Amino acid sequence: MQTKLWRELLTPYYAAVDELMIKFNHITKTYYDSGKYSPIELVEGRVKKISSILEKAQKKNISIEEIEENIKDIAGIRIICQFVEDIVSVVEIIRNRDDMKVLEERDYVTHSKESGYRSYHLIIEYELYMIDVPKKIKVEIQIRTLAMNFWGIIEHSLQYKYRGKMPEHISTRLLAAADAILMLDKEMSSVRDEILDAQHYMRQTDSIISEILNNIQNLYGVANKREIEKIQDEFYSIYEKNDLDKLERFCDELDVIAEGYRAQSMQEEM
Ligand code: 0O2
Repeated sequence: MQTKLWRELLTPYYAAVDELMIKFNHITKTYYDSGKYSPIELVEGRVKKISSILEKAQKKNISIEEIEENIKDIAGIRIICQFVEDIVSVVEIIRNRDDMKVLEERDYVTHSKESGYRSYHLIIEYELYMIDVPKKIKVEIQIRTLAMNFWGIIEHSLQYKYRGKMPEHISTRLLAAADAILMLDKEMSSVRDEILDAQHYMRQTDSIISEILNNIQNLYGVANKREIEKIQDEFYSIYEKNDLDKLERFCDELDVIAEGYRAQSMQEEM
């Protein structure tokens, strides 16, 4: 196929990957903005290289004309989660969306591949508008934990290096590493609540601190310097105690002070 035709073929796939990455990142942001834990930790996307498309087509005996129909992972999204439980939540989110139609599901999380590979795969159909005509694009979504991803990346590079002729001692070690990854994910799941509590605490602390600092900064325009210094000293002494309740109370008090100054400056302007 000529370069120009490849570009025509691949352009919608690039657009689909861009749109889907925005959508999944938006889901994560929505969770964070509402102070909730997000089952999505990280989103990656790629369009398969022409050489890899040709290699796969050759391996599966697919003609150039059949590529779009039969190679389902030209566009690929990878969603990385912290815990195995999150994979189920992400699959549920995708199943419930109207803009992504699930065509196929492969659960390599419960039934790992012979290599030891674990991940949850969905093939979805995504409707894309290039200018005015809708086009249905197949996209492969791989959902896996951080640990599964680590293993997958390492194993993939070794597969690439040995091109299907992986020495047995290496595949044996990779299988042992896959077992260790399985154990790691189980261990992490067993302390999931503890980890989630800690992360929630950190997120809340971060958001209160940024609200306090924002209020202090705004006071610079309206309050006198001595009072601001006093407020700052008080903030530092509460901050050092690492006590979320005290920080919250301080933040509320500061809100009242800031509101008072705002009302005062509005009266002065009138
Ligand atoms: P790349 O370079 O990542 O794009 P089939 O089951 O053969 O009909 P297919 O497409 O091979 O069809 O489906 P499968 O098995 O679900 O694999 C799709 C993708 O999952 C692969 O794409 C890999 O990205 C990943 N994958 C599957 N098996 C393994 C594995 O054993 N190790 C690793 N590291 N990744 C795996 P590509 O096109 O093979 O590669």
